[in-house]
Amino acid sequence: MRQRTQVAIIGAGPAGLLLSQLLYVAGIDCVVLERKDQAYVEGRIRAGVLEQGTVALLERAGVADRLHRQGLPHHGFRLALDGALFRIDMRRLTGGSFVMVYGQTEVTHDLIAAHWQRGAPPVFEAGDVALHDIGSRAPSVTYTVNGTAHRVDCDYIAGCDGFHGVSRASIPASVLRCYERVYPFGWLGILADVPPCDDELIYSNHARGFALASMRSATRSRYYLQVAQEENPLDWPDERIWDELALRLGAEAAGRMTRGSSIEKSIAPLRSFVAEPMRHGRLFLAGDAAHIVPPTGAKGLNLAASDAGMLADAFIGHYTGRSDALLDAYSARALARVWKAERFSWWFTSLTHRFPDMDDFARRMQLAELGYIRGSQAAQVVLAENYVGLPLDPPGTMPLAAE
Ligand code: RFL
Ligand code: PHB
Repeated sequence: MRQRTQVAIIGAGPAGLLLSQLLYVAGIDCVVLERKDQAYVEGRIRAGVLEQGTVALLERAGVADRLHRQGLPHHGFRLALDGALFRIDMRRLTGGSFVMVYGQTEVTHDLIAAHWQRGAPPVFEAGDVALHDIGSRAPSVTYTVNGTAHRVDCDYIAGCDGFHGVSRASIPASVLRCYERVYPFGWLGILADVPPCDDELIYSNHARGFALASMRSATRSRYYLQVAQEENPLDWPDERIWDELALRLGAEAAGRMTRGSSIEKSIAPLRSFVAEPMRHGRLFLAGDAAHIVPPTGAKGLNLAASDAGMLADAFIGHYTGRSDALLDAYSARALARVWKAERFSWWFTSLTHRFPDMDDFARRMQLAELGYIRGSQAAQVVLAENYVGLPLDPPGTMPLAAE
């Protein structure tokens, strides 16, 4: 079966779905190819914190109604230093900015529902996806569904297929430069239908390791514990997790913590990764396909969204503005923002986690920096402005504002 479209999008994660929806709103034709089935894509428990820029893109895509009804605006978060809490007042420190707590599962669900509503659902369970002729003016993508071979001819390909996808792997190794740091620990995450222990998130640096108290709603909590990479979730029955969270989050938070059965439990590795450039010929990478951040600071989904927004503007410039300026600038523009989020996520991870090779001096440096943040308005501004999300283009650096 053969089909033609303007943009073939590989991957129905947040990057691919948001890009597709933004292109649809602008009248640009695209097809989304996804390896997994819909239930699997909608069931993946991941991020929970949306920057205002991400919310604005979801509004532009016409999928923000439920987000505004059910999302929780957060104007601050807490840091815990060996159990003692202090607050970062994001709203005051940034002149009014905040973040929205709304699960990635919900974002994905809303985007997929919008695709069905307009009669153009992603092609789920697309196997053997392969990219062809990305260096030519006539690229194509082939795939199979239930053993039948399909081919999509297109003008451009958007590789939104995550860290393990085929898109980045289709760029010749000779032109791709990758930068990577793998952290010597993972995050054990649980989801439980119990009220959160605080009305804001708590990031805790404890001598026993990092802990995070987060949430999805007033009745659903999400918690994380730093654990050794080789740990097995089976060795972490719920009671052991609650006991460890109580220790690491400290008496004040522990006193308000409601324990309950976990409805999800998994361990995620932590990694920093950037592939440059984010464009090769007619292939453009967006989201985790091009970069990974450790989850401390909640930047991964937000970067996927800002890439999708920039790429949508670039295609809109090409198809409706008849200018390729934003397409040509895409990789450099996206990477400029990506590297700043990489730096923030790396720094926040380094500040809050216990490293296996950490000596007493390194620990004292962490404690001194946290103490400095607690006492310095200037340090808090730096943390808060990164947490709420940096602007797409810092003032004065973007000669090519979207026309
Ligand atoms: P995704 O979500 O990985 O989607 C890629 C999609 O491509 C499909 N795919 C293919 N399709 C066709 N052919 C192939 N060959 C394919 N190979 C793969 C996959 O099935 C999938 O559907 O990438 P995308 O869209 O770039 O989105 C990135 C985000 O999902 C990710 O950055 C965040 O989840 C990271 N993250 C967080 N980000 C935040 O902004 N805030 C957070 O609070 C936050 N918390 C987290 C996180 C990630 C976590 N894990 C599990 C890594 C917490 C955790 C625990
Ligand atoms: C989450 O709720 O899943 C979450 C929140 C904040 C982070 C990472 C993950 O920094």
